[in-house]
Amino acid sequence: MAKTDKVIITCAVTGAIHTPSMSPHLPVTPQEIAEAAIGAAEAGAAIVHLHARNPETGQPDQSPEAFLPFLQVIKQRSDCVINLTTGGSPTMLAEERLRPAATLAPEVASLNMGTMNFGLYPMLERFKEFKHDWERPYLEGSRDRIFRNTFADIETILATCDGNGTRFEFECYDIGHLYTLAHFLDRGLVKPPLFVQSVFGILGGIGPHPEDVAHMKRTADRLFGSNYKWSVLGAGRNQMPIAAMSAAMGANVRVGLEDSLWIRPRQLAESNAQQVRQVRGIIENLGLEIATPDEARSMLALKG
Ligand code: KMH
Ligand code: ZN
Repeated sequence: MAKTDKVIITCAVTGAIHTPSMSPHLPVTPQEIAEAAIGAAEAGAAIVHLHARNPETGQPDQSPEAFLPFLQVIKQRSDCVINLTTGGSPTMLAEERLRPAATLAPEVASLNMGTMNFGLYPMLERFKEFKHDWERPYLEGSRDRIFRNTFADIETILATCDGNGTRFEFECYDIGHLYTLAHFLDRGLVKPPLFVQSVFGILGGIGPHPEDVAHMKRTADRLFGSNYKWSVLGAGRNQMPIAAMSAAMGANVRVGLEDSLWIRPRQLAESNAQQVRQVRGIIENLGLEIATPDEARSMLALKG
Protein backbone atom coordinates (compact mmCIF):
# COMPACT_ATOMS: atom_id res chain seq x y z
CA MET A 1 0.00 0.00 0.00
CA ALA A 2 1.29 3.49 -0.88
CA LYS A 3 2.59 5.60 1.97
CA THR A 4 -0.10 8.00 3.18
CA ASP A 5 0.62 11.74 3.13
CA LYS A 6 0.79 13.51 6.44
CA VAL A 7 -2.35 15.45 7.37
CA ILE A 8 -2.31 19.24 7.11
CA ILE A 9 -4.35 20.92 9.83
CA THR A 10 -5.53 24.42 8.89
CA CYS A 11 -6.95 26.61 11.64
CA ALA A 12 -9.32 29.43 10.62
CA VAL A 13 -9.14 31.56 13.72
CA THR A 14 -11.89 34.17 13.48
CA GLY A 15 -13.51 34.54 10.02
CA ALA A 16 -16.53 36.68 9.28
CA ILE A 17 -19.40 34.29 9.94
CA HIS A 18 -19.63 34.47 13.70
CA THR A 19 -20.15 37.71 15.61
CA PRO A 20 -18.61 38.72 18.95
CA SER A 21 -21.80 38.28 20.98
CA MET A 22 -21.95 34.59 20.11
CA SER A 23 -18.84 33.63 22.05
CA PRO A 24 -16.49 35.41 24.45
CA HIS A 25 -13.71 33.28 22.95
CA LEU A 26 -13.97 34.61 19.37
CA PRO A 27 -10.72 36.53 18.68
CA VAL A 28 -11.41 40.13 17.70
CA THR A 29 -8.48 42.43 18.49
CA PRO A 30 -5.09 42.08 16.76
CA GLN A 31 -3.60 40.76 20.01
CA GLU A 32 -6.36 38.16 20.35
CA ILE A 33 -6.03 37.09 16.71
CA ALA A 34 -2.23 36.80 17.02
CA GLU A 35 -2.40 34.78 20.25
CA ALA A 36 -5.10 32.53 18.83
CA ALA A 37 -3.10 31.85 15.66
CA ILE A 38 0.13 31.17 17.55
CA GLY A 39 -1.70 28.90 20.01
CA ALA A 40 -3.28 26.99 17.13
CA ALA A 41 0.12 26.56 15.47
CA GLU A 42 1.68 25.34 18.72
CA ALA A 43 -1.16 22.82 19.03
CA GLY A 44 -0.43 21.41 15.55
CA ALA A 45 -1.92 23.64 12.87
CA ALA A 46 0.48 23.95 9.93
CA ILE A 47 -1.60 26.72 8.31
CA VAL A 48 -3.52 29.59 9.87
CA HIS A 49 -6.32 31.15 7.80
CA LEU A 50 -6.82 34.76 8.81
CA HIS A 51 -9.44 37.49 8.65
CA ALA A 52 -9.31 40.86 10.43
CA ARG A 53 -11.94 42.64 12.50
CA ASN A 54 -12.53 46.10 13.86
CA PRO A 55 -11.10 45.81 17.40
CA GLU A 56 -13.99 47.78 19.00
CA THR A 57 -16.99 46.30 17.23
CA GLY A 58 -15.72 42.99 15.89
CA GLN A 59 -17.03 43.86 12.43
CA PRO A 60 -15.07 42.25 9.56
CA ASP A 61 -12.43 44.69 8.27
CA GLN A 62 -10.72 43.92 4.97
CA SER A 63 -8.25 46.82 4.94
CA PRO A 64 -4.63 45.61 4.73
CA GLU A 65 -3.81 47.89 7.70
CA ALA A 66 -6.13 45.79 9.86
CA PHE A 67 -4.07 42.67 9.12
CA LEU A 68 -0.59 44.10 9.67
CA PRO A 69 -0.48 44.24 13.50
CA PHE A 70 -1.28 40.54 13.99
CA LEU A 71 0.75 39.37 11.00
CA GLN A 72 3.88 40.95 12.44
CA VAL A 73 3.42 39.16 15.76
CA ILE A 74 2.58 35.78 14.21
CA LYS A 75 5.60 35.91 11.87
CA GLN A 76 7.93 36.77 14.76
CA ARG A 77 6.74 33.89 16.93
CA SER A 78 5.74 31.09 14.55
CA ASP A 79 6.80 29.54 11.25
CA CYS A 80 3.25 28.47 10.41
CA VAL A 81 1.97 29.06 6.88
CA ILE A 82 -0.04 32.27 6.61
CA ASN A 83 -3.24 32.09 4.60
CA LEU A 84 -5.14 35.37 4.08
CA THR A 85 -8.79 35.49 3.15
CA THR A 86 -9.98 36.91 -0.13
CA GLY A 87 -13.52 35.97 0.91
CA GLY A 88 -13.65 38.74 3.52
CA SER A 89 -17.32 38.82 4.37
CA PRO A 90 -20.28 38.11 2.05
CA THR A 91 -21.19 41.82 2.16
CA MET A 92 -17.93 42.84 0.41
CA LEU A 93 -17.06 42.85 -3.29
CA ALA A 94 -13.94 41.27 -4.79
CA GLU A 95 -12.00 44.53 -5.25
CA GLU A 96 -12.13 45.17 -1.50
CA ARG A 97 -11.68 41.53 -0.58
CA LEU A 98 -8.46 40.98 -2.54
CA ARG A 99 -6.53 43.94 -1.10
CA PRO A 100 -4.86 42.22 1.89
CA ALA A 101 -3.65 39.27 -0.18
CA ALA A 102 -2.66 41.48 -3.13
CA THR A 103 -0.59 43.85 -1.01
CA LEU A 104 0.77 41.50 1.66
CA ALA A 105 1.63 38.59 -0.67
CA PRO A 106 0.99 35.65 1.68
CA GLU A 107 2.03 32.09 0.89
CA VAL A 108 -1.66 31.14 0.59
CA ALA A 109 -4.88 33.06 -0.02
CA SER A 110 -8.39 31.68 -0.03
CA LEU A 111 -10.35 31.81 -3.29
CA ASN A 112 -14.10 31.17 -3.34
CA MET A 113 -15.18 29.19 -6.39
CA GLY A 114 -18.77 30.31 -6.94
CA THR A 115 -21.53 32.81 -6.36
CA MET A 116 -24.03 31.53 -3.82
CA ASN A 117 -26.56 32.15 -1.09
CA PHE A 118 -24.85 32.17 2.31
CA GLY A 119 -27.44 31.79 5.05
CA LEU A 120 -26.31 33.18 8.38
CA TYR A 121 -29.82 33.98 9.62
CA PRO A 122 -30.51 30.56 11.20
CA MET A 123 -28.04 31.63 13.92
CA LEU A 124 -30.71 34.09 15.08
CA GLU A 125 -32.59 31.08 16.44
CA ARG A 126 -29.79 30.32 18.86
CA PHE A 127 -28.32 33.74 19.59
CA LYS A 128 -30.78 36.43 20.72
CA GLU A 129 -28.74 39.12 22.50
CA PHE A 130 -26.27 41.27 20.57
CA LYS A 131 -23.82 43.83 21.99
CA HIS A 132 -23.15 45.65 18.73
CA ASP A 133 -25.61 47.34 16.36
CA TRP A 134 -24.22 45.68 13.24
CA GLU A 135 -24.63 42.07 14.33
CA ARG A 136 -28.38 41.42 13.98
CA PRO A 137 -28.77 43.15 10.57
CA TYR A 138 -25.68 41.33 9.33
CA LEU A 139 -27.21 37.95 10.16
CA GLU A 140 -30.75 38.91 9.13
CA GLY A 141 -29.52 40.46 5.86
CA SER A 142 -28.16 37.13 4.66
CA ARG A 143 -31.75 36.12 3.70
CA ASP A 144 -31.43 38.43 0.72
CA ARG A 145 -27.70 38.70 0.11
CA ILE A 146 -25.58 37.15 -2.62
CA PHE A 147 -22.02 36.03 -1.90
CA ARG A 148 -20.65 37.15 -5.26
CA ASN A 149 -17.82 35.17 -6.84
CA THR A 150 -18.30 35.45 -10.60
CA PHE A 151 -15.89 33.99 -13.12
CA ALA A 152 -14.53 37.51 -13.64
CA ASP A 153 -14.10 37.99 -9.86
CA ILE A 154 -12.17 34.72 -9.64
CA GLU A 155 -9.96 35.68 -12.59
CA THR A 156 -9.27 39.10 -11.05
CA ILE A 157 -8.19 37.58 -7.74
CA LEU A 158 -6.07 34.96 -9.51
CA ALA A 159 -4.36 37.52 -11.70
CA THR A 160 -3.72 39.95 -8.85
CA CYS A 161 -2.40 37.50 -6.27
CA ASP A 162 -0.76 34.90 -8.50
CA GLY A 163 1.83 37.48 -9.56
CA ASN A 164 3.14 37.47 -5.97
CA GLY A 165 3.70 33.72 -5.96
CA THR A 166 0.67 33.29 -3.69
CA ARG A 167 -1.05 29.93 -4.02
CA PHE A 168 -4.67 29.24 -3.19
CA GLU A 169 -7.01 27.45 -0.83
CA PHE A 170 -9.88 26.85 -3.29
CA GLU A 171 -13.10 27.07 -1.27
CA CYS A 172 -15.60 24.67 -2.84
CA TYR A 173 -19.06 24.79 -1.23
CA ASP A 174 -20.72 22.59 -3.80
CA ILE A 175 -20.01 20.11 -6.58
CA GLY A 176 -20.31 22.79 -9.28
CA HIS A 177 -17.42 24.67 -7.69
CA LEU A 178 -15.16 21.70 -8.47
CA TYR A 179 -16.18 21.96 -12.12
CA THR A 180 -15.41 25.69 -12.06
CA LEU A 181 -11.98 24.91 -10.66
CA ALA A 182 -11.48 22.28 -13.39
CA HIS A 183 -12.37 24.96 -15.96
CA PHE A 184 -9.62 27.24 -14.62
CA LEU A 185 -7.20 24.30 -14.60
CA ASP A 186 -8.03 23.55 -18.25
CA ARG A 187 -7.29 27.18 -19.11
CA GLY A 188 -3.95 27.02 -17.29
CA LEU A 189 -4.93 29.78 -14.87
CA VAL A 190 -4.36 27.59 -11.81
CA LYS A 191 -1.53 25.14 -11.29
CA PRO A 192 -1.37 21.81 -9.48
CA PRO A 193 -1.16 20.67 -6.79
CA LEU A 194 -4.55 22.31 -6.14
CA PHE A 195 -5.44 22.75 -2.48
CA VAL A 196 -9.19 22.06 -2.56
CA GLN A 197 -11.05 23.06 0.60
CA SER A 198 -14.44 21.33 0.55
CA VAL A 199 -16.94 23.18 2.72
CA PHE A 200 -19.88 21.20 4.09
CA GLY A 201 -22.96 22.45 5.89
CA ILE A 202 -23.26 26.11 4.86
CA LEU A 203 -26.90 26.97 4.12
CA GLY A 204 -26.73 27.53 0.36
CA GLY A 205 -24.01 24.93 -0.26
CA ILE A 206 -23.70 21.14 -0.11
CA GLY A 207 -24.91 19.44 3.08
CA PRO A 208 -22.93 17.54 5.71
CA HIS A 209 -24.20 14.00 5.00
CA PRO A 210 -21.51 11.29 4.56
CA GLU A 211 -22.93 10.79 1.03
CA ASP A 212 -22.14 14.47 0.31
CA VAL A 213 -18.57 13.99 1.51
CA ALA A 214 -18.16 10.83 -0.58
CA HIS A 215 -19.64 12.54 -3.67
CA MET A 216 -17.29 15.53 -3.26
CA LYS A 217 -14.26 13.24 -3.03
CA ARG A 218 -15.32 11.03 -5.93
CA THR A 219 -15.89 14.08 -8.13
CA ALA A 220 -12.60 15.74 -7.17
CA ASP A 221 -10.74 12.44 -7.75
CA ARG A 222 -12.30 12.16 -11.21
CA LEU A 223 -11.63 15.78 -12.20
CA PHE A 224 -8.17 16.26 -10.68
CA GLY A 225 -6.68 12.79 -10.11
CA SER A 226 -3.30 13.17 -8.43
CA ASN A 227 -3.26 16.93 -9.14
CA TYR A 228 -4.94 17.95 -5.92
CA LYS A 229 -4.72 17.84 -2.14
CA TRP A 230 -8.10 17.48 -0.50
CA SER A 231 -8.99 19.40 2.62
CA VAL A 232 -12.31 19.45 4.39
CA LEU A 233 -14.23 21.65 6.77
CA GLY A 234 -17.63 21.16 8.37
CA ALA A 235 -19.59 24.19 9.53
CA GLY A 236 -20.93 24.44 13.08
CA ARG A 237 -21.85 21.18 14.75
CA ASN A 238 -20.63 19.28 11.68
CA GLN A 239 -17.02 20.29 12.27
CA MET A 240 -15.59 17.30 14.12
CA PRO A 241 -17.77 14.56 12.51
CA ILE A 242 -16.80 15.81 9.04
CA ALA A 243 -13.14 16.07 10.06
CA ALA A 244 -13.15 12.54 11.48
CA MET A 245 -14.83 10.86 8.52
CA SER A 246 -12.77 12.80 5.97
CA ALA A 247 -9.43 12.25 7.70
CA ALA A 248 -10.20 8.54 7.60
CA MET A 249 -10.77 8.95 3.83
CA GLY A 250 -7.37 10.64 3.36
CA ALA A 251 -8.29 14.31 3.68
CA ASN A 252 -6.50 17.21 5.27
CA VAL A 253 -8.69 19.06 7.74
CA ARG A 254 -9.62 22.59 8.71
CA VAL A 255 -10.96 23.61 12.11
CA GLY A 256 -11.14 26.92 13.98
CA LEU A 257 -13.68 29.34 15.39
CA GLU A 258 -14.40 30.73 11.91
CA ASP A 259 -16.03 27.42 11.10
CA SER A 260 -17.50 26.39 14.46
CA LEU A 261 -17.76 27.96 17.90
CA TRP A 262 -18.19 24.57 19.55
CA ILE A 263 -15.97 21.88 21.04
CA ARG A 264 -18.82 19.42 21.62
CA PRO A 265 -22.62 19.73 21.57
CA ARG A 266 -23.80 22.74 23.61
CA GLN A 267 -20.27 23.57 24.83
CA LEU A 268 -18.37 26.53 23.40
CA ALA A 269 -14.74 25.99 22.44
CA GLU A 270 -12.49 28.01 24.72
CA SER A 271 -9.90 28.57 22.04
CA ASN A 272 -8.85 27.70 18.52
CA ALA A 273 -6.05 25.62 19.99
CA GLN A 274 -8.60 23.46 21.81
CA GLN A 275 -10.22 22.52 18.48
CA VAL A 276 -6.79 21.87 16.93
CA ARG A 277 -5.87 19.58 19.83
CA GLN A 278 -9.15 17.72 19.46
CA VAL A 279 -8.79 17.14 15.73
CA ARG A 280 -5.12 16.25 16.14
CA GLY A 281 -6.20 13.57 18.63
CA ILE A 282 -8.68 12.19 16.10
CA ILE A 283 -6.03 12.15 13.35
CA GLU A 284 -3.36 10.53 15.53
CA ASN A 285 -5.81 7.97 16.87
CA LEU A 286 -6.48 6.98 13.26
CA GLY A 287 -2.76 6.15 13.03
CA LEU A 288 -1.99 9.21 10.89
CA GLU A 289 0.64 11.89 11.37
CA ILE A 290 0.15 15.63 11.19
CA ALA A 291 2.24 17.76 8.82
CA THR A 292 4.63 20.45 10.06
CA PRO A 293 4.48 23.86 8.34
CA ASP A 294 7.49 22.95 6.17
CA GLU A 295 5.91 19.63 5.22
CA ALA A 296 2.74 21.51 4.26
CA ARG A 297 4.86 23.93 2.17
CA SER A 298 6.35 21.03 0.29
CA MET A 299 3.01 19.17 -0.16
CA LEU A 300 1.34 22.32 -1.54
CA ALA A 301 4.36 23.69 -3.47
CA LEU A 302 4.30 26.99 -1.58
CA LYS A 303 6.89 29.69 -2.09
CA GLY A 304 8.06 29.45 1.56
N1 KMH B 1 -15.99 30.90 5.86
C1 KMH B 1 -15.66 29.64 5.29
C2 KMH B 1 -16.84 28.75 5.15
C3 KMH B 1 -12.80 32.81 2.86
O1 KMH B 1 -12.35 33.32 3.87
O2 KMH B 1 -12.41 33.06 1.72
C4 KMH B 1 -14.91 29.76 4.04
C5 KMH B 1 -13.82 30.81 4.01
C6 KMH B 1 -13.95 31.83 2.94
O3 KMH B 1 -12.93 30.80 4.81
ZN1 ZN C 1 -12.28 32.58 5.85
